[in-house]
Parts: sequence; structure tokens; C-alpha cells
Amino acid sequence: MSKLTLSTAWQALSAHYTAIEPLHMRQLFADDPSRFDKFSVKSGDLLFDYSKNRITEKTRKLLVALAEQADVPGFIERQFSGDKINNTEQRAVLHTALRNRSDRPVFVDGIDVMPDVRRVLGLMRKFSEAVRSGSHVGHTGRAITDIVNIGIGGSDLGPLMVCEALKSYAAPALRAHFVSNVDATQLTETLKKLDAETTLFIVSSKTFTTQETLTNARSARAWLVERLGSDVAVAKHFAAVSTNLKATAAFGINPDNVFEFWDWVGGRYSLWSAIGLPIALFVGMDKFEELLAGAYAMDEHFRTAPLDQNIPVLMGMLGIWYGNFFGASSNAVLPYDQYLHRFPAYLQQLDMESNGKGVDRDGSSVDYDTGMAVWGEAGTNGQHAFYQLIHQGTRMIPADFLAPVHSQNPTGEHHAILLANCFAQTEALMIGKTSDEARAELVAQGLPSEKLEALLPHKVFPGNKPTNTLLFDRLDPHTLGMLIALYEQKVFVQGIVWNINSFDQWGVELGKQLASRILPELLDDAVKLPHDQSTRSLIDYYRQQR
Ligand code: G6Q
Repeated sequence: MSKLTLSTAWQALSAHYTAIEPLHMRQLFADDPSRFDKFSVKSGDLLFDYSKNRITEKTRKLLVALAEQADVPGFIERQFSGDKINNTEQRAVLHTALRNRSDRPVFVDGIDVMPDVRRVLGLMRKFSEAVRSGSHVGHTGRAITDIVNIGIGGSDLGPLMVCEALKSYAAPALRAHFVSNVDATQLTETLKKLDAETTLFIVSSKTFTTQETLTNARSARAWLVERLGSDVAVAKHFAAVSTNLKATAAFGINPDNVFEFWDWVGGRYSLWSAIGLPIALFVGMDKFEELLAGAYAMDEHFRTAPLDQNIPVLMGMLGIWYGNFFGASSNAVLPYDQYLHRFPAYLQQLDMESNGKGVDRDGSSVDYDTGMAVWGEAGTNGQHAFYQLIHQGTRMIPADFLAPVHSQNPTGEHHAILLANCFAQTEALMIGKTSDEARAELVAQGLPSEKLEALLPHKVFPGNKPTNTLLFDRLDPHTLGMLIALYEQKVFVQGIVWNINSFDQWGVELGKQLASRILPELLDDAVKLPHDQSTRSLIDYYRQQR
């Protein structure tokens, strides 16, 4: 057994699990009229209600003891102070420096990175204001009306999710598009709607070597040059965001339009850097800085709140409680705000790429489960699709419900109906419906007894399904910044407890290697196929059928 599973705190939780497992939350609520007060936290305009979880005060104490045993507080300081906690890549993890709104210096290898961070923010402001005001014009003198971000993974999902979430704050004269997939359909369908004279491409790639992004960027460049009739046009219509300035220069991007970031920013943590340029262009730099300020507020909460009142710590430890002790293997994220419809997809990468690891920081295999599968959909749509499994399926699926108190589009009773659904779902998941209650309903419907008995088991809801609810005033840039940072730090806490490196992604690197090995075999029939039988046959079939 590993050090972790043998540890005092882990063993205490294992023993405690057997006492908690038979308890129903219905009873826990009935026994304690102050349960909500005990198990909710407010930070800024964010209310975190975790009372509908299968926990008691003792559980929280034991979970906090596990976090302390793993030295979560020490690792929080190591993260913020630029220690190279990404040990397999020997890198600091400092997306928090990008949103540091204080005058605190942040050192990497003895050098304060904050002047550089502020310098690039200044460049982003200048560029985004020039494009938005129409003073940066295209090759033919026309103002920019459409921006197209070309990037994938961390260089796509964050800015895309934020632009969707903050759509209502955007300037109507500027539209944002995102092209990530190397499937030419996405680029083609996007370009169909655009006028080259008024389109600005932003090629976003940390490494500037990613096959999908460079392929899309080359095709976009060809489209532009063909329409505007000159290579010179590229200077006004292409910008780049990267850590690899040599490669952006080699691609021919005007150095004035190149925005830098640094190797201490992980791809999936990079929306706070110049990778956020599409956000700054779309909603304006002031709003982008409000987003940073929201994330900073959450970082400050994370650094300073005691562990038992610390929202990312509590969320992280609850995930461990269900994943490692109850055997849950997935986590649903259910935003009751249409603007957050890409939030689950964004979190999927954040969480699954960070904590999908099978060896610990020292390379030993772990004997406990790590990251869960994350999935979800905007409410209420999910209710008419997959909630059935959460209510009555055999698996435990802890779920997060997120909702704004105020709609940005107040229309009749829509928002009250939306929130009624949100609250009703968490209530039903917790309380369930007993056999007696279901029977009473069927009797009231006048069902004959034979039919009633046959239907009864199907009408019973076990309840006791754990949920968190996050309520916020309205989805503005500050609140969105808080929410994203909250999940980032939750993922961090879990990685520390599991003793894994949440900041590398060798699985992504594998995909990058494998595709480039097979590509020549698809392009040239003469190339031999040194593969397993299935892969060889599939490639052969493609060669014959194409
Ligand atoms: C994120 C991952 C991965 C990465 C993409 C794009 O943490 O590393 O999703 O963002 O593979 O990489 P580039 O930005 O280097 O093109």
C-alpha cells in the first residue's frame, strides 16, 4: 500500500466512511436545523452551499486533516511563490502571477516576472483598443469586424468559453470565431461567413509547433492572400500569441502583432495570459482586467481562508471523499446559465488533463483513484437528457449546480422558472422519494392495487445524491474570473493530496507524436506500415477506398 493510503488521515476517513455510508441526508437535515449555516461559505458575491453532501462536521474535520497531512497550505505558498512544482518539466506554475493585481513581486529563478506581465498586458490593451476603435485597419483600409482565434486545447477552450460567457458585454461591431479542429470543415464553415478585408486572425499556440494550429493557420493565410492579392496583407491581418517568438517570426507574423507569454504558464491555465487576447478584443481590455481581478479575489480567498472555510479546498476534498471512498468516477457540472454552456467542456480539460495521472510525483504507480471524468450541460437541458441516471441510476455522480441570482436577460418568469428547476433538482437528488411517498401518490391517482404494486419500485427515488450549489449575483467578468480560478485551485488541491503532478500532460504529447508518425503513411502508399494488425488494416482500407 502507498504512503497515502496507509496514512493516519486516510485510514481515519476509511473508518469514518463505514459510519457515514448508511446515513441519509434527509436524516442529517432533520437532525440539524443549522446544517445550511454550518456547511455554506460566502466569498465576495459567491455563495457556496455544500450542505447537500454526505458529510457531518466530523467528516469535514477528517477531510481537512487529510489536506493538512498532504501539506496543502505549504503547497499553496509554493505555487504562489514560483517554486518549480511542475517537477517533470522543471517549471514554476504561475498563472496566478498573470492575475496578481497587487504590487507583490513574484520571482522565478530570482527574477520578478511582474514587470513583464504588466508590459504584455499594456501591449494587449494598446492592440485591442486599436482594433476595437477602428484605428487598426486591414490591408485595404477597412476596420476589423471579425476575429478568428486559431488554436487548440489550452489555446482555444479557455478563450472560447470566456467569450461565450461574456457575450453580453461584447461590442456588437466585432464578432469572435474559434477554429481548433484540423478537420477543414471548421475552418471552411467559419471562413464562408467572413470578408478577408475585415478579418483578423490570431494564431494562438504556446509552442507554435502544434500540427492542427499551424495547418489551420497556413490555410487561413492562403485564403487571405488569395483574396487580398498580396503577401503584404498578412501583416495587418495576422497576430500571434506564443512563447516561441522565433517560430512566430518564421511564420511571417509582424513582430508588432506578437504577444508573448512564458513557460511557467500551462496551456490549460493560459487564458489569463496573452492567450486571452481574443477575450480582450471581444469584450475590451477593461473587462478582461475585471476577469483577472475576479480570479485574483479567489486566489486571495484560497491563500488566506482557513481550510475549513476555503471553497476550493472544500470542493477538492469533497471530490476526494466521493472518488476515493464512495467509488464515484465522474463529476457533473451543471450551469443554470446559458452563457456558461461551454464551462463543462472547459473544465473537462482543466480537470482531466491535470489530474488524469497514474503515477505520483516520484513516478511510483498509485494504488488509489485520481481524477474523475468531468461532464455536463447547461440546465435545464440536461434534465431532459441525462439527469435520469443521476436520480435513479446505479452510480453515484456528485454534481455541481451553478446559477446566477439575476438573469442578464430578464424576460417574464423565465429566470424564476430556471432557478426553480435548479433548486428543485438538488432538493430531489438529496431527499429522494420513499416507497411510502410514492405509494401515497399512486393511491391518490386512484391506481388499482395490482398496477400500483407493479409500478411502485419504478417511482421510488433513493435520494442521498450529493450536490454542491454555487450561487452568484450575476455572470459578470469578475464573477466569471472567480469561478474559473475556484475550479483551477480545486484541481490543484486534489493533485496535492493525490501527490501527482497536475501540471504536465504526457498523454497530449503522445497524441502529437503518433499522428505525425502515421501521416506519411496516409500520404504515400509506398511507405511500409509497421503497425499492429488492426491499425495496419485500417490504413490499408483507407488507401484502397480513398
Ligand atoms: C494544455 C495542453 C494542451 C495544449 C495544446 C495546444 O495544457 O498542453 O491542450 O494547450 O496541445 O498546444 P499549443 O498551445 O502549444 O499549440
